[in-house]
Amino acid sequence: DLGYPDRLNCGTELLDGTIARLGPDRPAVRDATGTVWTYGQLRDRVDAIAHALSGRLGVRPGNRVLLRGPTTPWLAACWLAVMKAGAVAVTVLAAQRPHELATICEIAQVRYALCDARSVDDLAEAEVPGLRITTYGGDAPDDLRQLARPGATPYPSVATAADDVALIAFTSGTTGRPKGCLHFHRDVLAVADTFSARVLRPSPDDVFAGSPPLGFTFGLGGLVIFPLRAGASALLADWGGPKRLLGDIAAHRISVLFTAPTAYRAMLPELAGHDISSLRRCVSAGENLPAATWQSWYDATGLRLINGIGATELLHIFISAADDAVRPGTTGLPVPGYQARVVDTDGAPLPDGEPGLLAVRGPTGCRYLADPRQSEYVRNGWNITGDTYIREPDGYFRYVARADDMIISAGYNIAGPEVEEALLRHPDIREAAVVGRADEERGQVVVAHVVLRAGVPRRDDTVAALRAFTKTRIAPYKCPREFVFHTSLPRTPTGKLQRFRLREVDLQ
Ligand code: 3SK
Repeated sequence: DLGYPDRLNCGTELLDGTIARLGPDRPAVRDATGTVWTYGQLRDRVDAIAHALSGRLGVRPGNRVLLRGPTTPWLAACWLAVMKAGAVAVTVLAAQRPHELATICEIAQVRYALCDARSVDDLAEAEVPGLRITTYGGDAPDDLRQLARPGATPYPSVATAADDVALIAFTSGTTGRPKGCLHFHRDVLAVADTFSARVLRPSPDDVFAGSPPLGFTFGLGGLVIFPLRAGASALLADWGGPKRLLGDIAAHRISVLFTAPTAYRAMLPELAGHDISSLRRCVSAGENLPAATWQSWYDATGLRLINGIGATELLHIFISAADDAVRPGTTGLPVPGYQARVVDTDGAPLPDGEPGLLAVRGPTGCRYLADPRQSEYVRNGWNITGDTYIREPDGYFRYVARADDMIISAGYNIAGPEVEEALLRHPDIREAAVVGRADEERGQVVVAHVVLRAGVPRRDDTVAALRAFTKTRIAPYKCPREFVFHTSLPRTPTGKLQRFRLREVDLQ
């Protein structure tokens, strides 16, 4: 029990609560051009937007408000204003296309949208019936920049219940209709008061940055909720590639970084010439972190990556470890406040060392919006995340694969990530994804999809060399039978590998 009162508004807690503790003058958010808003300035902007929402725009508590745009201080301010107005933020990705936006608006019954003026065309093209779109950051007379001029009277936040819905986060899923996950006001604070406060332990002097967009709860937590709860500041800027991120780290003295294993791998060859001495915490989530990537980052920087597994259904990270508690190759321990175990398909706990389904429970959990898949995800109060894990005898959780990504070849169970891990140890390989291809004789055969490092040519003997290399690291039955070379691997807008698309490549 995190001891929250029955009436709780997470926007008020994150802004006014932090100002009450630390004053209004500390930096809160900044953009890539160097513009900084202090906590006081951010609150004035948020209050002005909240006045516009509940005044001129007619938004009422409980109304769903779509938020769409690149990662900027304005987007964070709009999210906080929706919270303070007691409305429900429906966060989407700037990369989502009109038909995806239309589906989300239909599922979540969205009637209002706050949209960056630069991203409004796709939303208009979605032709959502009855949707009132208001832009921000533009020059139109009815743009929020005009409607919400800071300096007006403070906004009296709506006294929401701790259990009122604050946001609906959509999981893109790799296939199928998107699912909206409902999260309460208390959930927003709970992820800050568990993973952030207990594992990350930020201080008000920290400066956060990272690549995940705010439409992905990994980014919303890491770049808005956690820094504000700690009284720290955040750089709010879109992902512009590894060099840009490294440049931002140096320019803004970033100390806490949130990104995915792919981005850590992409930054490695670019480290030279960039001052990253300000970094003290590097969080890796969104995908499995191979031990090879952990080691390379440690060797190059001396920093111990903080691995974590999170899910949109649980809002943020629920297994992780930092500092001396890090065990490379594992995800870590349940975050204080959460419990985790490994179960069989009937939900019965399995002994340590045996692979099975990861089951989690804690202060946050899955509540799908009107979706029958709820009863698959939550069984007997445990969230079944769809990942296969092993719990080690010392209590650490080791990732095996997504449950539906296990390859069964000639009777052997093969975890794609283990083969990927072996491939990533090869100096010529930048990215690897391993999937099964249907095969009459063996059921499935192991196929490796790889991206070679920049400047490494593909030669006649490349496949033979890669095959020989993997055989030195893993049992021969796990080694890829086929190799497919790519310049990049297909990913969702949140950066997750789309293995189903690689399986389709094989069928062609
Ligand atoms: O989906 C994920 O991988 C994730 C990771 C960290 C935090 C939040 C999420 C949704």
